[in-house]
Amino acid sequence: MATERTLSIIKPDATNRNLTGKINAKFEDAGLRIVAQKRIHLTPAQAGKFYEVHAERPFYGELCEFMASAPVVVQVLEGEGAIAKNREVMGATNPADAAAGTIRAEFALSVGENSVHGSDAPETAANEIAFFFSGLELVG
Ligand code: DAT
Ligand code: MG
Repeated sequence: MATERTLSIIKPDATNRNLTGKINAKFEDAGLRIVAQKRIHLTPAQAGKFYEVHAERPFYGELCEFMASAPVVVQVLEGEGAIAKNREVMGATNPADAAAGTIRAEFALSVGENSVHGSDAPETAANEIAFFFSGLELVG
């Protein structure tokens, strides 16, 4: 499998609880390399743009408000099959369904406040990385 890059976000529920280091350890233990990382505080409009694909879903307003409620850590993870590997390390969207040992099983509070975002396909990964980072900020 090819080396890939994927966009990860450590969400407000996790930064609020000071879990950035514990979550990063999960990525690194799984063989994912953090090749870019920054802490930012999204505006509701920026969160809305990032999650535009979900604009018609009933939870969209709540999701945008949550993502702008506190700082997030946005990062680029690199590794063999990084997109699928990250989704595996994250666990299912709803923590009640997440496999033991995954980030969401261990840390998520609810389906909405579920600690991490990860790109779901090569095209979304490329778009989401470009949303937050310039090429100069990616340091393999
Ligand atoms: P994922 O983050 O696993 O890719 P998704 O793309 O379906 O999941 O949804 C994006 C985010 O929206 C998800 O991380 C949390 C929120 N969300 C999804 N389903 C929800 C629901 N039923 N109620 C509240 N928030 C939800
Ligand atoms: Mg998704």
